[in-house]
Amino acid sequence: MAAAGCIGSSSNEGNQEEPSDGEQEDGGLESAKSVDVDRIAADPTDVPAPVDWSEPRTHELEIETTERTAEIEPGVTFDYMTFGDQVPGPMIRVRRGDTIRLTLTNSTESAVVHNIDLHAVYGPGGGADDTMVDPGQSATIEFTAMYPGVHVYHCAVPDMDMHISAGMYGAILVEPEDGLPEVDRELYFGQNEIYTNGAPGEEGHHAFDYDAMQNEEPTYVTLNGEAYAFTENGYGPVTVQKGETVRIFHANGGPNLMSSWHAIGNVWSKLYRDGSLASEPDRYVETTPVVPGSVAAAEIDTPVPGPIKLVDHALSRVVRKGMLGVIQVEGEPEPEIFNPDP
Ligand SMILES: [Cu+2]
Repeated sequence: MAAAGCIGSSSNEGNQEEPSDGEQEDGGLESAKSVDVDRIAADPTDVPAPVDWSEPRTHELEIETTERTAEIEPGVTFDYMTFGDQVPGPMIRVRRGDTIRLTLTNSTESAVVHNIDLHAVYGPGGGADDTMVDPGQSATIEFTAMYPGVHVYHCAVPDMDMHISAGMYGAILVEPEDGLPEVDRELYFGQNEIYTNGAPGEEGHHAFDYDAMQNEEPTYVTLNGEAYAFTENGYGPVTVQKGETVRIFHANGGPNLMSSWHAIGNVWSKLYRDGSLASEPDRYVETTPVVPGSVAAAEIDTPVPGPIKLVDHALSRVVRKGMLGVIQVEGEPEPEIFNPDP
């Protein structure tokens, strides 16, 4: 398990089935399924390049909705729903005033209908009403990005809470006309909670649990859809070099839990609260709420080497439910700023 410890609860309330002959004996979960994709967690460094144009443009975008089995953590499989086979879905980046022609295609392998509601859209359902696509179907909408900010997009079918929990959310960044200040690196993460019929860390296939969702009692709270993905126990930390300024976009898909977003061993030196890019950022904020259905943007400075841990400071979600990612700052020590052995 991860450095933070993933302490699987021994209780498995509501799901104690009598193990029948030949079934898994430890808790009644089905055996882990074979996976459709090796990795569901989006690469945090996969951020579109900053806007470098100064007149309105038209963008042609295509996004596919999919249903894929993958691992929440090793040995724990789950049936995800995604935009583009990843959680969160691909980040969209445009300039205020741009026109976006967006085609949503639902994979032929899907079982149910999906759509997309973008919080950057003036229009019915943020586009959801006109992008409802059955398996194998496509729909196209065109919209103008009228206001700046970094916003969530998500599936918004009637079962939307379940679809978002299963992974269907992402971010669209609408840069102000004058752009954003230059930084050395940009990273993109998403937080969502997953409600299953198992306990954290319990091996096997975790089915979706609607009662747990209605009670807002998730099994996992994940960064990019997987438990502890960006730690030594997952794909490893994201590395940056000492002295770099790093801008982080943190999308909270929810569907239900507010994030108390914090960087352990650091501070949000600039915070674009609620993803608002129309006003000056707040300075040196320790922990900030990121409500479901919003994206925060913040910058960190990296004056000393070592790990910076991205967490939701509701810490049981970190210690027990998976909500941890690490940025590893590489470089020589700076004892005048931090001296571990004076
Ligand atoms: Cu959906």
